[in-house]
Amino acid sequence: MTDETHYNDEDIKVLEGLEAVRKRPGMYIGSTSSRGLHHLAWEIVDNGIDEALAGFSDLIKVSINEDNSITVIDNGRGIPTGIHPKTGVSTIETVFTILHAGGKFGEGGYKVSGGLHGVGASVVNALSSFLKVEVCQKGSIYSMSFRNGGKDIEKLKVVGSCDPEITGTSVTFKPDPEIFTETIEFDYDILKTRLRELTFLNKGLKIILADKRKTEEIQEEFLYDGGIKQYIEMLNKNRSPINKTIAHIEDKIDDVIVEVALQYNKGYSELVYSFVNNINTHEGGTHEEGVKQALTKEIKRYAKDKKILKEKDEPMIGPDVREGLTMIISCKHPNPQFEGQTKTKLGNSEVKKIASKIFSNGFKQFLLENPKEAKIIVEKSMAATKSRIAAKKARELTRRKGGLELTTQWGKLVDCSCKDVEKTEIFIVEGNSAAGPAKQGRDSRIQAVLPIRGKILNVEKSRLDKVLANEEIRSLITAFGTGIGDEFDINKLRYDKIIIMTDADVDGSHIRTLLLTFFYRYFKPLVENGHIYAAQPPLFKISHGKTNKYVLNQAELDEYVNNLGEKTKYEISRMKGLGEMDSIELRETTMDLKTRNLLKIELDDAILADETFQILMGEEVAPRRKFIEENALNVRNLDV
Ligand code: TSJ
Repeated sequence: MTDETHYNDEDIKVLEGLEAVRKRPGMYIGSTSSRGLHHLAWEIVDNGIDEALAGFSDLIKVSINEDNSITVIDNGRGIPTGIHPKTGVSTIETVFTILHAGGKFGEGGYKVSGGLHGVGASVVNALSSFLKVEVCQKGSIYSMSFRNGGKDIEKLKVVGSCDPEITGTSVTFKPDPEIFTETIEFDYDILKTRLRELTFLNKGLKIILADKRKTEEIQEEFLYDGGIKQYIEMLNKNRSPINKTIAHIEDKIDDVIVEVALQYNKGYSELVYSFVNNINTHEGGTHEEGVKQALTKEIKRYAKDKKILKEKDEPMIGPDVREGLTMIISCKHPNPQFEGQTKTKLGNSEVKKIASKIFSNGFKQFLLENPKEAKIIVEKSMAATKSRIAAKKARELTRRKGGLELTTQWGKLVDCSCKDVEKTEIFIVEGNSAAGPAKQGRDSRIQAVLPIRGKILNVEKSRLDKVLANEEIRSLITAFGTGIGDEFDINKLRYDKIIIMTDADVDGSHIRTLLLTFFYRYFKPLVENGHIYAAQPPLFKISHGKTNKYVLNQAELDEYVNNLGEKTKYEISRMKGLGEMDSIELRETTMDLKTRNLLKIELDDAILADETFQILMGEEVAPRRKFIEENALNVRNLDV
């Protein structure tokens, strides 16, 4: 027996804490899927970011090691190596063994950890098979390590010396495969997107990301002295910006810092991303409300002052000034209150006035100093007002005609009989030959089928009135029942699951992406609340004797063929389309609740999703081809 396995009462309490995390990991990190796995990395990175926000470091390096462990290093002060007054053990040990210890050190400042993630480094330890922390301080290298979710401890000790000028913290952890049963592989692009975002949000902070798993090590460096202004440049790069000068506003009132950057583009989507202490506030909140309100007010005031907008003109409203707007709002708050379903809505009521005041002052000045840009922005907003009113008239027209009177089978809904929304599903089926089998193969009580013709409109390139004029799109809107735009009401949704069913080929992927783009831009809550799915039709058919077996992918194919044995004669065919199956086969492989393989579409990282859609839907062909080649058009790549 070694020293580490003698536990005293205090140790046992600690172990119970970490054991509780292992029993219910979901309570601490949301889930044990890929998302939960990446959460571990964010937990450690956030601790490093806090040190940078406090002004003691300017470099963080994140490495994905060969064995899928992660190392995070910063050049901050180093976690204190002394004994912690409350726990009686070293502060380092306290940080990694006591739940919620993170927030208790060093009050004040604009902390990320202790905010949304903020479950503390001890949770990472509890869910790791191995964790090692090293600190450089006062000329010594201190080291401490843990195994088996913190159960086995190697106490803090000095393992070497270093230049006394150098200080910093290094943490390496390996996620426990017993906890993360789905995957323990870190995704380079997920790490890259968030780390790049963190450098945009923190001017002057350098983050290096390295991937050592490939034979040729990949390493990228992110450092943006222009901060979120450069973020806007990146987001608008392929979007044809119309005001050359990006508005960049920053100020501080009562310890609350508000920073905004914005630029308009030729498109019609509204891309507003907001953050509080580097955390993406998906659900918005008072900072976003304040800035949006001030934007509308200042554009209207400018337009009236310059006599471009007249009294007789239709009044301009918020959504009008946000058409084709790309805007980032970054707020730093010493004591943020997060609310909402996903705790990503800022609740502090005082912030609305602060954000509005800071933005109004700065933007007013921008408009006065850049009259050319101001004119472009005002004209864009006025065009949007006009188009909104035209769209409203078009909507009223379709309503008066009594919905949709279509003459072909396209867009004609074959509804289900069950009225209990929670049980029902709608299959959106593309392709001539698949619609028939889908209608016959469905469970008509709970499954509806909506056939659509080929490629639907690319909503990324069209304005609302044109989108609404498209028949396919109108039939989708009618079928969903929720309405669209300011009339959208999720309570009116007519089906619990909206299932996109397209061929497993390039055209099928394209159509699926067009549909997802449409849902993402116009029915975002449906995506966010997990109502959108993709059917996964089989890719291969193996025929032997009288049996036909369908499998989803190459791995399943190999396994099946291996199990057949040498003597069995079989034939493999690659499925080209849904139409190759009859209604019974289609039901068994793709539609039947018991035997099918549905994929839930989760696009919770709006900016990563936006980049993906831009590449897939935008003007530029080269990045699209590259993306398609690299990802083989696999819908799984849209999962975050
Ligand atoms: F917690 C952790 F292990 F996850 C972690 C902490 C991971 C990484 C990569 C860095 C850090 C970290 C912690 N970097 N810097 C610090 N700083 C402190 O813990 C610290 C140092 C000194 C003082 C002080 O008041 O003197 C206060 C603090 C919080």
